[in-house]
Amino acid sequence: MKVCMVGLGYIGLPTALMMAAHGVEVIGVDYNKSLVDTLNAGKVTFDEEGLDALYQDALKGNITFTNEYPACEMYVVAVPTPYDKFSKKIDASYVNAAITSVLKVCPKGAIVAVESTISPGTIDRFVRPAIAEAGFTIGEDINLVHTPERIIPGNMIYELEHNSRTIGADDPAIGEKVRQVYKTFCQGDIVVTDIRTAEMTKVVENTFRDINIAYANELAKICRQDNMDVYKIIEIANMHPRVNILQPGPGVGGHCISVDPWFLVGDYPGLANIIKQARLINDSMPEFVLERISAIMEENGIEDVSRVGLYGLTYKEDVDDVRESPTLQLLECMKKHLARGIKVYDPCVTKDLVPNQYHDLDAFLNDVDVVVIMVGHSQMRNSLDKLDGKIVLDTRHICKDKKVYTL
Ligand code: SAJ
Repeated sequence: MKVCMVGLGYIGLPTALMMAAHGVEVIGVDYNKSLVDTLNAGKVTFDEEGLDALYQDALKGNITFTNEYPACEMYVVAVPTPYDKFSKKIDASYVNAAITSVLKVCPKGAIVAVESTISPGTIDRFVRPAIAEAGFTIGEDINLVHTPERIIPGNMIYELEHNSRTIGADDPAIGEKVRQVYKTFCQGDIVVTDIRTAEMTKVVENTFRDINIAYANELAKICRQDNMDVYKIIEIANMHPRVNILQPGPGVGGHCISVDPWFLVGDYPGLANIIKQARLINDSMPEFVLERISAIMEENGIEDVSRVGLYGLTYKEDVDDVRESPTLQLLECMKKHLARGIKVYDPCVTKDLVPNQYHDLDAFLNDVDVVVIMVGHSQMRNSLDKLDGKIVLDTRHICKDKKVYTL
């Protein structure tokens, strides 16, 4: 089957490469011309362990990159699904625009699989009406499928091959055809179900993780109040066979876990109570870190905030993605609280994104007295000695043998 991947971002690109590396004929489409040019020039467009090697494997198969939508038997739509921060509603316009473009070129009966994360009910509420409005009949002119991605940035390539997957389809026979395509590279179980179940399952998974991180964060706050060691407590509690508490941190970022639970809160107000509370707890963490910074500055007689440096801008370790990152959230809070001037450095972020951003670790460390570890990048894990003599607030618990401040 010839597959067109629509959208060559964080999910679309690795998935397209994986298919091509496993014998599927793939055409990758993106409206971003420079992205397509970069891929055609032989380079991948973001940092991810194993992505370069996968790209080389894909080139040995049959893959092309273009801005033009081709005629194919199957399309996989992996375009962004932004959400409105205030209404917490998803914006399905990119998905609909992609499908509308597909409808102009696809043969009758083509399969259109939406891989982008969408809120439960998006296909019924937004996608089906848009297809009907364009004059097409679902089940005859095109077949709709939802194939939510599950891969974790930082370990995407491994997880593409090993995670199980969910395929939601109106017609189980179509779901089975799609399953065969994913089966070329996916060694995990692939469950075929209906679209609504697939949509809900995806959001429920990310919400589960959000709630569990919120529990760890709430414990960190409780333990701080009475000077208990939250990490030790979690370590011991986790020795219980049915307990597995996650790690507290400076907040929850990324475009998935910090976003998806809001879909449930928005659609089920009054019912999604734990879910909402978890979101609020996780969203409160950057401000909690800020309070810790103020207390540590006071304790050490430091008044000048420009002597404080935030290590890490990305939403988690060893990725270059800064979407919804706790550091960006903290800088946003700071506008309200402290004076500006705090310094920032991240080895994975080469672009200048915020004021007072450094691009060299030594220069950064040289200019600050207090280092706040916001992200546990390998670079810092491997150079903890460089923190000697600094006052350190370690929000990621990576300095286990050093005397540092913790959450
Ligand atoms: N975090 C903590 N404490 C923890 C674990 C994570 O504070 O113990 C923080 C991270 O630092 C980060 C945020 O939570 O800021 C989210 O990171 P993550 O590594 O937990 O997850 P994501 O957002 O990178 O990827 C998630 C994954 N979902 C689940 O594990 C249920 C991934 O499988 C999904 O494909 C992805 O969301 C997505 O795209 O939906």
